[in-house]
Amino acid sequence: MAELTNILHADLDAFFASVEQLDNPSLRGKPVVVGGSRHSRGVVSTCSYEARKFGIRSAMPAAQAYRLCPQAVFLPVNMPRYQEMSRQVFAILSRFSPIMEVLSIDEAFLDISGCSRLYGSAEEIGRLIKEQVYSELGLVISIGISYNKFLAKLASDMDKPDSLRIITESQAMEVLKPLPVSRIWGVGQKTEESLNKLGIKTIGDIQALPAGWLEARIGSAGRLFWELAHGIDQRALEPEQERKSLGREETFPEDINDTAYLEKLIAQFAAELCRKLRQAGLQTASVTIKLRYSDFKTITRSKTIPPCNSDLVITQVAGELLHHAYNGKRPLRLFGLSLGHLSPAADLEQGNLFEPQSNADHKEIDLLMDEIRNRFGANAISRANLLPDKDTE
Ligand code: TTP
Ligand code: MG
Repeated sequence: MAELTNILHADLDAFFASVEQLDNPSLRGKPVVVGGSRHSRGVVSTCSYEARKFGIRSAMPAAQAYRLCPQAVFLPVNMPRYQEMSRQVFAILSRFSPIMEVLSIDEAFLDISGCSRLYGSAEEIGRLIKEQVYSELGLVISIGISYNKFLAKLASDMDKPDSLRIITESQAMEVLKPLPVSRIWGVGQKTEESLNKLGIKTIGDIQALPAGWLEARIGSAGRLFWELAHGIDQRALEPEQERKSLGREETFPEDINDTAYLEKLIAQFAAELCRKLRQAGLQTASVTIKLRYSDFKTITRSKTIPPCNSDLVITQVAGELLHHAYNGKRPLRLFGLSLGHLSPAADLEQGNLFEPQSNADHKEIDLLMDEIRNRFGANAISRANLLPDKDTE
């Protein structure tokens, strides 16, 4: 009986940098750094594998990256382009299974339990996905396959770039054993230091401990780490429709305190998120904004609303939250908007308590705009409050 390998994790290689190399063939084979101009205080979003040979990494100050590799090509982040590619990659992935959990702009889990009769073995599915992403989009995607999320994600990262790696249940303990504890999901720098102080450096060190030992010393996370170290991970995939919230956030290249810009961002995020809600047949009953100041202090403000999925209502509620929470003085490094308490949009016909007269009109406009975007692309139509100011163009 073949071992279970039903969870697939896919993650694009050097995503933003690969898109830049795809769009500009003269950059291929060269060190390319995306994010933060070389003289700015910004940080590197990512860099091509050619640049990684010089020690450049994501989140490193751009000035440091420049010192490591002055001949690298430094490019600004072109998010709309990456989002468009991301959407196309996820469209390919979703051909293989309806159960997909998108983790970030370039990675997703697929539950491939049901598709082997259609496509062959798990390995064959991995190979087909890699082929289709490369031949249709020109991007290289790494794939990891296993029997749970933790190991599938670990597998996709093990032989990057261009990897296709499978970890079966009988291999898991051996594969995990030599890895540093930082490879365990949830072990950040601080936890790693605490574990090191207990004499635990590798996952194998945890494997050698009795189950309750870590829990007794570091609490309930100890139990989780012990299980993960043994290749045990019970978490189910969370496909988008079942998610409890949906959000968008942006880290600014430079700190800002421009409320007019934040209002535009709110309108843009609200339009994107509500479109997703409508496509999934969902509505939201809570709006949350997130503000992160330049010193990393982060606050959130939420409001519960009657269920809806209208761009205008969400824009208005988030705008009010912003004006209560922010006086336009303290510099911000990040702004986020998320919609929670999602539920099927069954009772939308009852109207909307915020704008009873115009709700039907808004709904029709929103649906019409969705149809235009579905046919002609995300940028084909926009509400007037999202259009760039004339004097800034
Ligand atoms: P990653 O998948 O972590 O990185 P990557 O795709 O560039 O490289 P690889 O997977 O081959 O190791 O992140 C995906 C994109 O997210 C990345 O291309 C840029 C962006 N990103 C940031 O903007 N800042 C960050 O700190 C990280 C880690 C990623
Ligand atoms: Mg990636």
